[in-house]
Amino acid sequence: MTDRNLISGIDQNEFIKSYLSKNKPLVSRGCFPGAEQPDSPWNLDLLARRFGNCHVPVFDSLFEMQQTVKFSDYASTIHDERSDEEPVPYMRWYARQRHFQMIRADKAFAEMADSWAAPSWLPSENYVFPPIERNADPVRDSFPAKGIFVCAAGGRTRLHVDPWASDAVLCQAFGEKRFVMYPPSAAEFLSDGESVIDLEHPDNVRFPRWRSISPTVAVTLSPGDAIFIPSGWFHAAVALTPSVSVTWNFVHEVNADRFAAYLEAGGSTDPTVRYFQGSR
Ligand SMILES: O=C(O)CCC(=O)C(=O)O
Ligand SMILES: [Fe+2]
Repeated sequence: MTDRNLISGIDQNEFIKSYLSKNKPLVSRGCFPGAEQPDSPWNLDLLARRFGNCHVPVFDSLFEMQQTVKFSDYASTIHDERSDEEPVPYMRWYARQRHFQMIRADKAFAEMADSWAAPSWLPSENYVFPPIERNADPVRDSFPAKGIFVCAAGGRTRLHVDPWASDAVLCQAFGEKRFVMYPPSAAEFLSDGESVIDLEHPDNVRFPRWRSISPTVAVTLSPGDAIFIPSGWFHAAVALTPSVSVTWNFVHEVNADRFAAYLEAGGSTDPTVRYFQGSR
């Protein structure tokens, strides 16, 4: 899949049949109305002004939280010059997804609810994680790893596979982001069982065959684009400009067996699983 091979205008049934149940990625345009407008509320400066007093968590290039800072302070560093060695701090502002979670983006999501829409191809029924039978709406409902991600150019998420045997959607709200994806079958090239290769600093001794495969998806996401990341797919992202994305994870009923196997294998003790299942 390349930049010139984007899908638009598919409906929920088609998405479920051809992508969700086949574990196949999808990149689509025009899913996030108004995002490309300069006065969009997702414009980073406007967003940082609106929520400037909120404390937000800042991460490294994976899921290690480094510190919490005021959004306005974080945003004021977005255009700073950086050396190549230093990782660009990455703001991952998650809505509530566990019982014990001090910092939450829920109020910001509530305020932004009229300013975006989930892709129309996304199912509105029959989710198993979170358990929602009808009228599911990622704009207003709680979802695992539902977050507003902000970073400067160069901010990135290293190659990884998402947790909970879940699928994910990421919508680009502001700026440009390069996204690559490899199928689960590429695991033998990209992972040694303990860690996954860092594509920007590849360890050729540990992962000697990684160059023998190419990513299935390599796209630049622009405002309004959405990408569907199926379960088990390796993916990495790097912002080409200051960037704002909105993302969340889920498991739909068509993949209920896969989720059940994950729970069976120990997943039921995960704090996010417990939170959404209503147990402590
Ligand atoms: O930085 C990104 O856009 C990718 C985020 C991602 O894949 C994740 O948080 O699991
Ligand atoms: Fe991810």
